[in-house]
Amino acid sequence: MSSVQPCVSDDDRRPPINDLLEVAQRGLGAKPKRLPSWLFYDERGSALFDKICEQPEYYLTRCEIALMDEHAASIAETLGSDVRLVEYGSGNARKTGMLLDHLHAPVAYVPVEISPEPLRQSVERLTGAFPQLPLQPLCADFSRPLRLPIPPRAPRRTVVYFPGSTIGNFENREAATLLRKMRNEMGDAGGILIGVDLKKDPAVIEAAYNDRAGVTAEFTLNMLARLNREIGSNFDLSAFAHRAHYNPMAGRIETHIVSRRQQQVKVGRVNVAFRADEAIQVEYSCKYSLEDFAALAARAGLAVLRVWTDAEQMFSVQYLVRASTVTLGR
Ligand code: AVI
Repeated sequence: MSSVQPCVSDDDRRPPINDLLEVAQRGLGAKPKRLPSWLFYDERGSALFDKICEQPEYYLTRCEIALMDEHAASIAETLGSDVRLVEYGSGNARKTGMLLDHLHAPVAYVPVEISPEPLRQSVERLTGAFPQLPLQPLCADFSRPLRLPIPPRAPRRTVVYFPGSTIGNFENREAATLLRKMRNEMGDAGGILIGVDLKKDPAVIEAAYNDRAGVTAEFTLNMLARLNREIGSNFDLSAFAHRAHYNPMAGRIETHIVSRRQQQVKVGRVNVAFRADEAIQVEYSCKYSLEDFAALAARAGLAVLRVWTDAEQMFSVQYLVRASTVTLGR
């Protein structure tokens, strides 16, 4: 018999309208203009992101799945038996099944996801595929403090799973803060299993964020469509363009929404003026060398215990533990 606990909601999915208005007004009043990337993920944005993952240029998902296909057994062996697996931002949890297939006697799977519908769907799918596995879904924002449900029995370790290179969407300081938060939640014996996109030919990276079918452009501009829908702003989408460039010095894709002409947009009671070619910064997607990432992990008091990559070394999955446990021996 499967055991699924009801979705515990720590948080409501949508920020209240006033918060959204305030976030938009504050970001568009800043110099340079800036909007947070979480604004991408309303229902339409999440569906567009799923479509991005299917684009031939977006190698990240394909490489991570190939990697999991090849190494899931070795990853499961490294994690050991009786693990409680806590997935941050689980979305549709597509890669998780590949890991759960190999884990020995997992204690529970705790998907943490802010959007209730993808959470519900992934729980439904995993219940069918793993009828013996206790599922403890948590509807919450993983960047905030979490109250993890009490596990059905004591796990040997808690492993935080964070696939997809979502860590790359955080700037270095925020990424270190998030890793430190995971470190606290996993406890002394725990670990973090994390997907990390690797540095490579900039042309390959840029193509991934400028697919020929224009899905990424639609995803980016959906942020303005969302503001129109939810706070009644009047962005004319045809007067803005998606731009994603690789900055080799910073080692990241920098995505902007660029105004095609001089214009004014109403956001609540505020008129926001745009010059022709003025850009709103909306997302960073950081790329790492193995050394870069080990240094980031060290800032959070973590050490890289193992790294797996796909055959072409495009993408990595890394297992991090508390730095002190490596020197003491696990
Ligand atoms: C979710 N995250 C890892 C994606 C990325 O590659 O930075 C989001 C994305 N943005 C545009 N394409 C994909």
